[in-house]
Order: sequence, then C-alpha cells, then structure tokens
Amino acid sequence: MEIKVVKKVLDANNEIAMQNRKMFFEKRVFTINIMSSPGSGKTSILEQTLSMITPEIKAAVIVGDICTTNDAMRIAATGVPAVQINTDEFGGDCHIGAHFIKKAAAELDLENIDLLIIENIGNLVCPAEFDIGENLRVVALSVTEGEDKPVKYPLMFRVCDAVLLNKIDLLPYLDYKIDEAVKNIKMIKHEMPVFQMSAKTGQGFQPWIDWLKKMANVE
Ligand SMILES: Nc1nc2c(ncn2[C@@H]2O[C@H](COP(=O)(O)OP(=O)(O)O)[C@@H](O)[C@H]2O)c(=O)[nH]1
Ligand SMILES: [Mg+2]
Repeated sequence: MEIKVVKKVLDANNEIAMQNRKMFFEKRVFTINIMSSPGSGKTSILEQTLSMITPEIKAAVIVGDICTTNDAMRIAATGVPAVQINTDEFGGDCHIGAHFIKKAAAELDLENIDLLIIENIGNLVCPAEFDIGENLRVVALSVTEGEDKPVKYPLMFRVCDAVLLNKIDLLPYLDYKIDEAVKNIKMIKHEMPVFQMSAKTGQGFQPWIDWLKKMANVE
C-alpha cells in the first residue's frame, strides 16, 4: 500500500515535469538544475558563472531552500532575475518538486530568458529522484566533502551530466586526493565531464562556461 502512495507522488511529479519541459521548449528556454550538499558552493558558482555569461546571455535563476531568501538576494545582486522557492510552509521538502518550478516560472518573463538555472535544495539524495522538467543536470562537489561521496551517493552522480568539483583553492590545506575523487566519479559514470574549479578565485571556470554554452546552444 505504501509503495502505491510513493508511486503516485512520483507519477504526479513526472506529469508536471513533462508539462514544464514542454513549456520551456515552447518558450525556447534552456534549463539547468544544479544540485549538491549544503555549502558545496552552488550559489557561489552561479554568481561567478553569471558574471561571465551575462548580459550577453539572458539568464534567470530559481533558487530552492527550506527557509530564507538569502540566495535569491545574492543572485538578484548580480542583476539577474531571481525567484526564491521556500518549502518550509509545505512541510520542508528536501528537494524541489516540479510543481514548485511551474509556480516559480510563472513569476518570470520567459519570453526574455534564454537560460534558466535552478539551484536545488542542498541534499545529495532526494533532488536526484525528482524530475523538474530541466534539460541538464549538474552536481557540485567540493573538495572538503571527501573523495568517496560519488560512490556513497551514486544515484545523484548517475542522473547528472557533469560534476563541478569546487573549492580547489583549498587543496594546499587538505589531504584530499583529487585523482581518487575523479576516479570515483568515473566509476559511477565513465563519460562524466569533471570541471575542477574555484568559485572563490574563478580558477577553472572557462572550460565549464564553454561546455555550458555549447550544451545550451547559446554561444
Ligand atoms: N574557499 C572557497 N570557498 C568557497 C568556494 N565556493 C564557495 N565557498 C564558500 O562556501 C560557503 C558555501 O557557499 P554557497 O555558495 O553558499 O554554497 P551552497 O550552499 O551550495 O549554495 C560560503 O562560505 C562560500 O564563500 C570556493 O571555491 N572556495
Ligand atoms: Mg545556495
């Protein structure tokens, strides 16, 4: 019985995700879902990315958190339209569901947006299970989280199209074995692109930006 309920929730989510994907396709908006543990640097990566692609590319951001509008305020400070989703009043969901994206997208002028970036709620588990109608998924992993997270949370790495290996500016202070982390990522998904970067210094961002533009076809 319980399994039936779970399946129903996922079916309902998938239905709305399909509607979202159709809407974004019709409006010619390319959508990317960025996921990670809390604090890996999603918002920092977005701030740096937006500074390198706007205003040439018309971008907007939807950010999900359980509470606060902190991240939307950080994004809005870059001059890019930002909509905050808070799941607290809906039971504090640990992921963004497709229905939240449908609602948040209604707040945006999609006719004037080419690239929509969605910052998911910090969590390496549930966000991987919920399709929100996006075109591309990336996972940020910071070097302070340990080399083994890809093999501990394989679904997240399986459903993503690239890994943003962030905070490499901290490597001199850590015992982190970056080759082992990359090996673990490739063990889960052999062909996965891994972009080593620092949102703090901007190091390593150009290859990620080039790849993103190519995937979004917005060069
Ligand atoms: N040293 C360093 N700190 C970073 C980097 N990226 C993010 N941070 C810091 O990590 C913390 C969490 O970053 P935030 O962007 O809020 O992560 P989010 O929770 O994934 O959105 C903040 O204190 C950032 O300043 C980085 O590349 N290097
Ligand atoms: Mg954030």
